[in-house]
Amino acid sequence: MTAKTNLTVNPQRLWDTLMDTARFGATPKGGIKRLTVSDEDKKVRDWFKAECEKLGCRVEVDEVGNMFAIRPGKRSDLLPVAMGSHLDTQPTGGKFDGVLGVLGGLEAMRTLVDMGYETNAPIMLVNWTNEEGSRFAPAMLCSGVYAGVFSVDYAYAREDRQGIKLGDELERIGYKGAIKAGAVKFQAMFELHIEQGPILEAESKMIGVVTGVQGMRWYEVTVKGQESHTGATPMGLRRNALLGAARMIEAIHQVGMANLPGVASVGLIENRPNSRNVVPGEVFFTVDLRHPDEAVLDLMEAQYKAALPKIAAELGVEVEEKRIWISPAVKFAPELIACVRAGTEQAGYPSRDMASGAGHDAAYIARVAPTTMIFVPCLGGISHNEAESTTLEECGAGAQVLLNAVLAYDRTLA
Ligand code: HGY
Ligand code: MN
Ligand code: MN
Repeated sequence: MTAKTNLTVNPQRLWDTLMDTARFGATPKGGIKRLTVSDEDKKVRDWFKAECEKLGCRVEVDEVGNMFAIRPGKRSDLLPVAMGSHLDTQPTGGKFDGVLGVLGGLEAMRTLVDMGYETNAPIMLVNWTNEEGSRFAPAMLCSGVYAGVFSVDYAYAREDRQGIKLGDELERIGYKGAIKAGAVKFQAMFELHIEQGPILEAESKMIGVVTGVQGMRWYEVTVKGQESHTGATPMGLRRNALLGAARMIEAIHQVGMANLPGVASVGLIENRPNSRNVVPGEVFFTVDLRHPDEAVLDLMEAQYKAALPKIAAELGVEVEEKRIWISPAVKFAPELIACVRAGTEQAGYPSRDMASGAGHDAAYIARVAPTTMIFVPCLGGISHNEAESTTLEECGAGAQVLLNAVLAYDRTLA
């Protein structure tokens, strides 16, 4: 087979595929709601498997639903070079978070097939289960299982807020594979992703050469007071759980403000009984703390933990909190970052080095194989929002640099 060296992706084809697959979970506002292992997730998984098989890939599914599509190379003795990201979305997600990484990799695969280019190593495309952590906490759960951070049983037992278990849902949609997690091996992974922040756009850079991911920690808090009548209970005699939660949420915000560029957020809250004329008796909420420096993250955690009991005592309510997830700051592999730099130069795009504020499967995969990421801009830096947007040109640029970087790495294996 004659191999061409300057392989060019087809941005229009990539864009059309992004727009077409957005129908799986499409929302009226133009976003995607494709929660992990939902019926919509099953539809896009089935579509993805069929598309990869059309390209001559073998598709394997492991016991936590991670999907691995493998295109053979000249040398079957070499472990595959992987591209990967996720197809699950937030409940009010956009068309590009995670999806661009998987479909950008598909476009790279399609280009290799179109051009009859035979790589040295097999090339792999991965769809990681439950990256978002929205339906089943924590995030990056099944790339975490692959990397040995979480057990399979822990993942299977994770429940959504309706008490449904991940393991049962994997069974139900037919994606609880027979292969052991971690058994499908690869020697490196590149992940293409939208930046999900404003920097590339603000600096008119097309490519982010990602050097690592900041540290992240998630907590769950329950505030307990006493349900009582809003009309008959004097203000001074109330044990108002929602008031307690409100003050704690403000204190958590201040922990972020006091430790910039760290961030501190409360995203999920359940108020019980949530009735207009009942003083709330119990509130559940989640906390998300992040910082590039683990020592500062320790300080933020201490400040957050100190604030809660103080507020609870002032209001005569109780508070319980527990950390449910810790993902330490990660540095990516210099040799893969060099391939991204070379791939960017080859394509002629302006770029800048940057760390990732958002979590990604690459953060866990970096524990078991050399890994790095490539960012492209998104409009206004908006993500985790149905208005998430990027352009055909930016998606094409990302896929081109992804392909160039993978081939640059593959040439080192000759
Ligand atoms: O939480 C994150 O940063 C990712 O979107 N799961
Ligand atoms: Mn993502
Ligand atoms: Mn996300």
